[in-house]
Amino acid sequence: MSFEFILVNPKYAEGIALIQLNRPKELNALNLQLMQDVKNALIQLDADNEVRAIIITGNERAFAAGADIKQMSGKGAIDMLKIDQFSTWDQIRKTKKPIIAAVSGFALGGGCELCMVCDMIIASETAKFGQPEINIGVMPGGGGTQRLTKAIGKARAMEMVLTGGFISAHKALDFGLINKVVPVELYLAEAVNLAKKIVDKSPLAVQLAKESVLQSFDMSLQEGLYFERKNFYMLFATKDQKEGMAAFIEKRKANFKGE
Ligand code: CO8
Repeated sequence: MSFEFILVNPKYAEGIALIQLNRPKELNALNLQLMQDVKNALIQLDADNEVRAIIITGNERAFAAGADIKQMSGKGAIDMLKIDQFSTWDQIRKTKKPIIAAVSGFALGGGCELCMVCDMIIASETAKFGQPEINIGVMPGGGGTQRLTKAIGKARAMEMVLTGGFISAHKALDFGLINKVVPVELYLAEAVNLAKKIVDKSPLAVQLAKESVLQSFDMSLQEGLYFERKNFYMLFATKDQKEGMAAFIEKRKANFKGE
């Protein structure tokens, strides 16, 4: 898989694909082509039966320092409307396989929002999260006012969005924004460790469980419970359900095939 602004390894580890944002001189600023690359890679990895979990990472200095300010600065509202960059983001949200963000350094603006579209976040101790758009006369546009508020609550999100201040990895962990903080040399390995705990599960169960958790953001509790129940019933149509329960009863390790 070859792209302009990302490096993709579909076989980074058994069942685990890696997407690395690759504009290091610009702190991985998310220009339109980079986001298009991420979207296209995710579509391909989602269709690859060998891949069961995806990690998105940057480099030690920056996960991503936000949307590319130089690319955006001269645009008008209608240019932005026509570019319709958020259809790319909507497609990322539709990825069926679990996505883990492995974050070191800056995760700012669109970079913080990209982490939050992922399903889980592992951060290095050096990671900094923020929505600094307010400092350049705009506001978050990739989900920062919505996903951040749902993740950490109104008061904390309001402070981050209105002051543009950054929070450390440890604070992000306290706030419930991320899953784990580890020393900088371990953040990618720790993301792989987390992915390894998922890749030997039934991929169909993982897919429907992910979908159900995400629906909780968009539905009332009763609608969500109904949605969950349907997915739960559906898994009884899979061979993996028979295998998983038989393996439990026979006291052996299940061998899930995604059928
Ligand atoms: N866009 C374009 N270039 C950038 C960006 C960016 N967001 N961030 C850094 N760069 C470039 C710098 O211009 C610099 O380039 P050059 O060497 O050619 O001058 C290079 O990266 C290195 O950056 P610095 O010299 O500034 O490095 P410092 O260590 O001094 O500072 C900071 C690091 C604090 C991260 C600083 O670069 C900074 O404040 N960056 C901007 C952060 C920001 O405001 N992000 C929000 C952008 S707006 C946004 O994300 C809207 C989201 C909308 C939805 C998402 C759509 C994709």
